[in-house]
Amino acid sequence: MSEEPTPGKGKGKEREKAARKLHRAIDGLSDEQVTQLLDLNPALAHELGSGHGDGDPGAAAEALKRLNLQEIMTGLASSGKNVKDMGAYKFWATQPVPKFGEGDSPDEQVAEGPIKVQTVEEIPKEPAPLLDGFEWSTIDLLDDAQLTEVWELLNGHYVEDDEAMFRFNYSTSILKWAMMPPGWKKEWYRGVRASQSRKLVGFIAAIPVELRVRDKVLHASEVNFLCIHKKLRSKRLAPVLIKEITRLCNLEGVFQAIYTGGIVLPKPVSTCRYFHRAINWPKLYEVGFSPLPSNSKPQFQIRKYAVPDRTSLRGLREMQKKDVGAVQDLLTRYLAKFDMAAEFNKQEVEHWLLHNKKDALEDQVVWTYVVEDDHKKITDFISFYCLESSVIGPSTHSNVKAAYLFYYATEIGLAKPVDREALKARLNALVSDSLVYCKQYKFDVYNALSLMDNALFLEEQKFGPGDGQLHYYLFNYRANPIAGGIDKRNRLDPEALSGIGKTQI
Ligand code: MYA
Repeated sequence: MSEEPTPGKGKGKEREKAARKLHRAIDGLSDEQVTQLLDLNPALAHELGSGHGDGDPGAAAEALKRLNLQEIMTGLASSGKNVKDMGAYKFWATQPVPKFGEGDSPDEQVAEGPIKVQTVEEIPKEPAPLLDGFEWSTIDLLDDAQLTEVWELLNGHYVEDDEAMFRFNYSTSILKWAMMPPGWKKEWYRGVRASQSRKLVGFIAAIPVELRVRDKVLHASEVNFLCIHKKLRSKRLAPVLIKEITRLCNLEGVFQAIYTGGIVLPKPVSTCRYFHRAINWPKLYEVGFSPLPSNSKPQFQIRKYAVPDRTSLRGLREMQKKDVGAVQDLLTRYLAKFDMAAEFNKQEVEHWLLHNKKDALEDQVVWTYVVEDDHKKITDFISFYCLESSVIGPSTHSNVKAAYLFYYATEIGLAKPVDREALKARLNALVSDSLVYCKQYKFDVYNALSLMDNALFLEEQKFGPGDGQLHYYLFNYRANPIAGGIDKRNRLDPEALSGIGKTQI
């Protein structure tokens, strides 16, 4: 299940080119070192034909030795995008983000805080000019026609997996949900149009977030849905969009931001890994998402990923509006465990977790289940959201319906001291029951990252490690590294759980 994930955000498509570029020979690596390096870099292992131990390690070692040691050691050889010299980040070198090498050693703790301090008065009131033939356009997401334009751009041009087999297909319902939480700002949906045709060819969005990084709460924004039409790629339009959304945030007094991506930029504050749990294995096999391991048969795979028909936790039920206060309280206390997390008020909890049944026109995007004990107290909850991917190539299926594990919390994780085994058992029960609902709602696959306490249940719930990584970045804020739930060999690290309590859509 690990071999072909749904598109990881921002993953490059140029691994083959990368492998060809990485030509300098290295000698003298032991088998153990080869294994370690391939573990560090699953995409590279896949490319070299030794994906997760299925291939020939000897041949992979030979291929590996043809690559440049430093590039492999830094884990940067997995995509063409990542191969360039760090000094070649011409745009990012000019931005208030930490440089590679800064604060990398565990003894070298940096003082956390803003990198550049500015006032709203210093910020230009007008956008920078665009190339001739293009113009800025603020997109009104309340206007269905404009929302559809954003959907069309993303549907044809947003994030694909490395082999261009799948592309994220955010429905208009999920776009509204993801981009219009309480406090959304109409100026923060910025598009670029071709002046003559009026066609939308570029987009970037931001939403407000109260983001806690260790003991400080930043009044920040979360930037997402950066997309440029394929015909306008590599023309340095992305930096223009990024500078424009920065200006628009700054004008609202927001000087810090969080964003994520599959590509390496200066410099991640954390890195998580994607995990995938097959639900409809035959379909995943047919679309090329899941391979058939050489020592297996389809019926074994189907049996392996069978999901029970019924849930097991007593008191588990769908979240209702009356639960919002209790869920917000539980979530707030649970997220306090992590180094980085959003601070959600009640309106935000309602927006992010409660499906609004009144709006019959909207497809359901989020599913949340609470556990209510005999005293009517909410002791746990778990949620997931729906994000489909289009199958790009010829196939009998046009899409893959993926559930993404979202937020969860349990009182058992808040006991002092925490009984780790009890927490592990409870999280496994919650996730296992959420899988039952995923199956009922006809999801094909359940995806999760190595963040929060996920390392306590991913393996037991048969989530397999994927190729994709998700790097977390902070704009204009220097912070010490935050654990992403994986060790130096890119393996789940149940001993050092992740400090990331923030999920990204
Ligand atoms: S992540 C999802 C990103 N979208 C996609 O992957 C969709 C498919 N791809 C595309 O549409 C294009 O390839 C994009 C780049 C638009 C990604 N994040 O115009 P270019 C840098 C940051 O010639 P293009 C998401 O939405 C690149 O390193 N920078 O390139 C979060 C290079 O700079 P440098 C990126 O391929 C977005 C420059 O752009 C990314 O035509 C967070 C090249 O520009 C990327 N994903 O277009 C944005 N990809 O020379 C940052 C490339 O330095 C927000 N680049 O290497 C920062 C906070 C702002 C707010 C602050 C408020 C205070």
